[in-house]
Amino acid sequence: MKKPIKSFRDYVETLDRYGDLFTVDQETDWNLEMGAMIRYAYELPSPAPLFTKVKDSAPGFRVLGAPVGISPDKRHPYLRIALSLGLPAHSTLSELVEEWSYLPDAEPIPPRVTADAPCKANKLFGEEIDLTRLPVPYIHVGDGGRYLNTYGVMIVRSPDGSWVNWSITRVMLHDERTMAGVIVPTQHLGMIYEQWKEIGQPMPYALCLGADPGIAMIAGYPLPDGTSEAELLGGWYGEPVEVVRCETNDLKVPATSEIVIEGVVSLQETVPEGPMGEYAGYTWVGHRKPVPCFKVTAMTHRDDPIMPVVAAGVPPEENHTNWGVAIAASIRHELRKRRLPVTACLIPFESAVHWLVVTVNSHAEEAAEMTGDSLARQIGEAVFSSRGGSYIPKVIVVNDDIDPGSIEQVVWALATRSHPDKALLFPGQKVLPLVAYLDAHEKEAGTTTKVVYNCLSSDEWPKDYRPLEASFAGYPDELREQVRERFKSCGFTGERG
Ligand SMILES: Cc1cc2nc3c(=O)[nH]c(=O)nc-3n(C[C@H](O)[C@H](O)[C@H](O)COP(=O)(O)O)c2cc1C
Ligand SMILES: [Mn+2]
Repeated sequence: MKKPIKSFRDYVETLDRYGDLFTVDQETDWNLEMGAMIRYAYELPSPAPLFTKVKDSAPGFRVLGAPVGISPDKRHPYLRIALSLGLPAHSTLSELVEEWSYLPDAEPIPPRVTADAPCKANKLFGEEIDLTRLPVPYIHVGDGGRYLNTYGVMIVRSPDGSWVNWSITRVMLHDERTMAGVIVPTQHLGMIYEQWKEIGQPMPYALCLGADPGIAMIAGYPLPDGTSEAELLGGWYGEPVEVVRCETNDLKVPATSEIVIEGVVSLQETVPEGPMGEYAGYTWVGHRKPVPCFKVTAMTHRDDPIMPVVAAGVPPEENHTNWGVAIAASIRHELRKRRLPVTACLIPFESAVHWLVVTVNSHAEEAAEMTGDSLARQIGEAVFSSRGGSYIPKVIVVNDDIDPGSIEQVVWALATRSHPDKALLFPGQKVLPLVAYLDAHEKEAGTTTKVVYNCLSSDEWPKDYRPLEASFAGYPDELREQVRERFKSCGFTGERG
């Protein structure tokens, strides 16, 4: 049973109830200090910091850092992901991916339009707006500017109104009333922008900072072209999402959004953008490019609004916990549809969205007819041709004795079960230029060679000469229980049970 948290504010309160929030009441500098604190929060990990006073920003404006970072409480490390999806707090990462993999099957429910909403408590137009008064952080050493949007949801629609898209995409502050936004042509934002270009009209947008946590989760999910994230999320929760009309265009925004910035994206005007620390874990210092100019026509916000801030970089941060989980879930959905004998998909946070682990039941009926090589090849073809798989350069196919949620087990299997000769290369595959190791030519072309590491047991091994795992898990249950008791009586208990 799903229990959606229906506003960003309720989410913040829920984290507090779980002891997964701490308040920073001393003034925090937007210039590096807030970024450093958020990075430290991920890396410790600590509860999520709520900054109540940010230097130079309008009184009352607050920031939630590390909104979906890992929780320090070992009982529920994935608490923030689970709560964001309305799932049980103690869910394992594998359980969360599995549940989220059913999202595309949900029966869409259109959003409910309300006349008034909390996000309309304060309305500002034209010259009344000053984006520099928002608590916009200069996050990483080497960044090219202050990033106003790192976890908010960008809403656009196609000119004919048939497709409304919600997505997370970074936006840099330019000046009081303009922003710089990277528009990737292969993302839905880019496809819709292209349609506005064709009719020669600037693209209306609404940027919602601090939407319901589930909205941010679906905004990072690779869904088929034309899908309405709003309707699908309604279907996932079993009740419509509440939206309200913008002030200066006809887009509809989540009613409880903390801050809504409305405007148009210019077709001609560009502003310089970047670099910014990215999900692969690097800031490409010096990498600056002209990108479309996002002009602001209106801003509405709740009283004492809370803005989410992600300090992207070395895992784990939201690119790994939100986007990585969604990509794995979407691929799991695809492989299930194709009836491959796959038992789980998972992107280990440590891999910074560069590895996908796929576990297979090689004893399953479907697998009986196939060699390990042909099974691994079919998985590679299915993964790389899917939208979610387009972001992933390396796939590890392994038997399901391995828990994909255990990085120790994944590394052990990769090191000991993948024969270099059996790695399957897939040349000429579409790829995001953000994959860290690509050369300049590949980044430009957007294609590269991808790989499947086949860690399935060798087909050539004699049937009577199979390796047995030499670990504690390999002993009889009764003996293990006895050993645990002995250790307990000596005062030793561990996480591995
Ligand atoms: C924290 C975070 C930051 C992201 N930043 C970007 C970004 O700057 N550009 C981008 O194209 N995708 C970014 N993504 C990934 C997209 O949100 C994701 O691919 C999503 O599916 C895109 O929406 P679409 O499916 O409607 O195209 C980010 C995801 C997260 C969770
Ligand atoms: Mn979309």
